[in-house]
Amino acid sequence: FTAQVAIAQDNRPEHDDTFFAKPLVEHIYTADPSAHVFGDRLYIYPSHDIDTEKSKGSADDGAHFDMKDYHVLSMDKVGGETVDHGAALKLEDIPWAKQQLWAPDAAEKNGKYYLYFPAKDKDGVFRIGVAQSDKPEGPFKPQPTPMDGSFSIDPAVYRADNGDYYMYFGGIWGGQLERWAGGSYSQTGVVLSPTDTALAPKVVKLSEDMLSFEGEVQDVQLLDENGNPLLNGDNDRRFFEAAWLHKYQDTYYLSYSTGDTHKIVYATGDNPLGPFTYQGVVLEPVIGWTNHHSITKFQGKWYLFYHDCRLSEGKTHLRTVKMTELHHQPDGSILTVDTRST
Ligand code: FUB
Repeated sequence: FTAQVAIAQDNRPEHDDTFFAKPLVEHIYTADPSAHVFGDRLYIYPSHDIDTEKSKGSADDGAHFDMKDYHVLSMDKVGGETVDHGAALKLEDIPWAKQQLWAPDAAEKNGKYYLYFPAKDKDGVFRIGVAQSDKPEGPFKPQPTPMDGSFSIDPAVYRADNGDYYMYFGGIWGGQLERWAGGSYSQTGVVLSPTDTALAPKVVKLSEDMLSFEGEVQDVQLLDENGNPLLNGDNDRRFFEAAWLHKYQDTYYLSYSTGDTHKIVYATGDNPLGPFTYQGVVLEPVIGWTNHHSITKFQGKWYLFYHDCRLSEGKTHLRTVKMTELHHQPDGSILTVDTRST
């Protein structure tokens, strides 16, 4: 494939040379990129995809995503060298975790760095852990137990304007959110009908020391254009996994994956805790089943970080992280990115 991407939309700037179809790194497979600017560098916290015995099949419980460590990537400018800082945290060093180091995120507070990550515990239940470091690239030292009250997958941490930190998280199907719908864990979980309100992503405030939840885990309300909750049968718009929050001008954008319809979509609101009203598509389906992203401003421009399975020729558990410039239009709407025509 070529390094240039054909753009479907008329109004995208022509010859946008910051629009890349190039993998950020090719020596390892990476996915689920969470990008942050710390100091004057861009850091990317991805999953590290590998091939194992368990990754041979593909199942609704996600067993084929059998990752065992995290690497941190960084760069000092867009288009510059992407540095792989090596293994920053290993499964074998996390006392409570048994398997499946899924999509992580990171945050900085008072010169300390925190890596948040989901993993299955010894009972096969997804929990969210936290590990600390003095450096953004790690190595990270994990807490001995998962965060109390944590469940499901895909943590994304947002620093609000007042200095409070919030974690958005959750994912249905393999992410187990259905199993917690009754308020506590049940192996079978709830089965919703298409006309039920869809399961919501979760949000919780983090404690001062960034190591635990403070207060209740809340639902993030996602509404349609008439102010009604998105329904479970609305597979093109309802939440599946990969929540991410960014603020553009005075508006909060909650973007997420629709899972089985393979899109990244977004909803907007005037409060970081919601409610959010559905707006449209950020990223059309990519090659591979999963779609997972982050959105960050770096050196004056907005970027979308995403993955696809082009390098592995379509193996869904072997993904590659990429980035492209993201355009907010004058009315605040996001110009949809479509990489399928390349
Ligand atoms: O990488 C494993 C899982 O696949 C992530 O946690 C999901 O968001 C999906 O990308």
